Amino acid sequence: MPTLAICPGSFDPVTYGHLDIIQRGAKVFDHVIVAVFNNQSKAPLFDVEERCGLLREVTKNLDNVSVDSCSGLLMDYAEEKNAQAIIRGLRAVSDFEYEMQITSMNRKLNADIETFFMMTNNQYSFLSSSIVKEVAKYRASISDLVPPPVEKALFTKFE
Ligand code: COD
Repeated sequence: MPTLAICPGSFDPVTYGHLDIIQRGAKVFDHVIVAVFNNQSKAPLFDVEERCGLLREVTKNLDNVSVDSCSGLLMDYAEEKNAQAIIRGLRAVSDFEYEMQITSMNRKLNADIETFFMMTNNQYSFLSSSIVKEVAKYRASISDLVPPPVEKALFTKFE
């Protein structure tokens, strides 16, 4: 049976750190769905459709990656898609506590779907969407942090 993994997140907007996790996941699983959620605890800069559009643009060269917008519970979505796995990235110790919490809850909801963690690429260990937005607001260079279409979209937002 072909393997399917869900790579969930807010992706507000997608960075090279996210892209690295997606690309590496796509080498391991037959198909990866990047699932864009509206995280209620974060006020987004880009709406879900804008975030999906940017993700589609920057993953268009990856044949086994698709992008979808989602609402509700991640595990309900993963079950509906018949996914075997969830992929998450880990940067620092600070990520670990949050990931432990949501992974424990997700396992309680469905113990058959495993969560796989991938350590960040060192070069992106301090990279987050929040930091990119902060820097872009002041029009500093972000070309080594996000792909060109994302850089353009950010500068347009802050015009
Ligand atoms: N290097 C490596 N990985 C990175 C980097 C980087 N520089 N930056 C981000 N990542 C990883 C993150 O660790 C994460 O795995 C993924 O990329 C996406 O990151 P974000 O920040 O865009 O996404 P989050 O953490 O805001 O996503 C949270 C979810 C939307 C997945 C979560 O809120 C969720 O599952 N919501 C649905 C409701 C639900 O089911 N809740 C859980 C029940 S407790």
